[in-house]
Amino acid sequence: MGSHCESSVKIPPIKFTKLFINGNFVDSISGKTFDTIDPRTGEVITKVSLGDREDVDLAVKAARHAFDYGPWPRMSGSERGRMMMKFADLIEENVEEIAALDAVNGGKLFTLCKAIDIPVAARTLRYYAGAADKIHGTVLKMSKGLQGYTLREPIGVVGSIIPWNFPTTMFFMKAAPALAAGCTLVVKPAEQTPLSALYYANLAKLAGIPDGVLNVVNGSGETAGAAISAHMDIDKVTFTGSTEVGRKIMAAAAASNLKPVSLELGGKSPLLIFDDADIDQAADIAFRGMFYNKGEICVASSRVYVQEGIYEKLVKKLIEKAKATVVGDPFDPQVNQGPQTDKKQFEKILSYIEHGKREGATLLTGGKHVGQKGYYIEPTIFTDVNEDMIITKEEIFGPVMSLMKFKTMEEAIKRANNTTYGLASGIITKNLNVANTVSRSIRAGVVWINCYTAFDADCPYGGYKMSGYGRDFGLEALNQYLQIKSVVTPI
Ligand code: TAP
Repeated sequence: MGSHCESSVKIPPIKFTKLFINGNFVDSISGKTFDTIDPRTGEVITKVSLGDREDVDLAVKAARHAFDYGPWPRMSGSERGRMMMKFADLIEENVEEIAALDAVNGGKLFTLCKAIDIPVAARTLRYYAGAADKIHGTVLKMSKGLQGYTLREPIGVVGSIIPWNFPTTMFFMKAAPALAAGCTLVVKPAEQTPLSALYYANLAKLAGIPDGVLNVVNGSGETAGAAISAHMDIDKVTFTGSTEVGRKIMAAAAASNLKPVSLELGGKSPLLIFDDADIDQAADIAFRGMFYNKGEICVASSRVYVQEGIYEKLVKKLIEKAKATVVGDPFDPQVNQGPQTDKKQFEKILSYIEHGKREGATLLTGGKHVGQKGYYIEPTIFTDVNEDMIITKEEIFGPVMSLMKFKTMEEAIKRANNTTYGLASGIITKNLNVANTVSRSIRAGVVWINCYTAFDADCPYGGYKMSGYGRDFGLEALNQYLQIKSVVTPI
């Protein structure tokens, strides 16, 4: 495990730090701000306006007005699509600057933000822009004397509460289908990563998206987030984050106006590697599946089950990969793993590692923080673990893998399903029968066969069990922002 801390990339001046309400950057009503932190050092990058309930109210008023009276839901789908395409073009023209914002704010690798996160945002907008003029109802086959059809109408004002691990992807996986449907939005980014969301708000304005359609209120979850989930004038909430907060959001929705909620919550996803797997390919997939984005990814393959015939060889390969990982400044192109997003997360991960040791798991590699400042942690692998241990049960959301051995496919399926979560899973095998049987037996929203974290705008993702419900991406996500109205007349 190396560490590397030199970078030649200059962090651009931060242009947008206020709330974005009704097409304008404004101070919060209280005038309060909060510090947004650089996880490389723990130092302040800049101050950002701190939105509270009153600011959420203002943003909801703007979104409500834009929905009830404004042009956005009323214009043709192709016109909405045209503006969304323009929005995508503007993102592509500013990739470097936006990538730097997510890297400095979230400790994410600059090169990956530039190559993946930001271009994918543009692709996601284009995917849904292309769907905006294809939102059809159906003609109903009714009994004698009646004729009818359905209309699919935008659901209304959407509250979007998003986490910090993929600030850009999360923003657009919610906003793009909602915009295509004709909805208006109030977005609350995570406190840790407010910067790119404000940048996107400005680009939306430049793209011609009318005032009030896309509002961004930065603030704390307990005040601004809670105000969104309890708001009587918000018609739907979409959330990604922890199971604990997901519960609170559902309860607030139930106690207010019964708004529908979609929840993409945590995971403890299993990856099953069978004896016939190519060892190098399997090690690559397992390593990237777990340590991508420093393990701060809800679908992380944090439980890796390896069939006994190849277990020892695979362990060796994974240790080699962990030791070869360069942990350091996410702006340095030689670095493979940046800092954890914030101090709280950093400390939480280290305490899970200590817990694993106390529970009797064997620490194969890693386990320590790196450097004197910033929130860096070594890629960490535990073995001699089982499904009863805390480190194998709970979502750690950091670079910590639990590695386990299995004998038969039936045993692997049973153990893979032995979790309260059901977000993602993976299988590595050349045997089609095994791949088919396992993929139908695992209770999770996605099964990756001989790959992992293979996302696409056309492919829906979401949870079974306590990983939530509803889907992001794909046309399924678009449906979540639409209502069905039946129109019936006698003939
Ligand atoms: P959460 O607390 O779930 O944060 C997600 C979002 O919800 C943030 O915008 C947060 O606001 C907001 N929020 C917090 N309390 C709220 C409330 N009462 N009502 C409405 N919104 C609220 O996640 P976290 O504390 O950042 O991380 C804790 C753990 O959650 C992690 O360790 C990880 O296990 C899990 N997590 C999962 C995911 C995914 S993708 N499944 C993503 C992030 C975290 P603020 O944080 O700005 O206050």
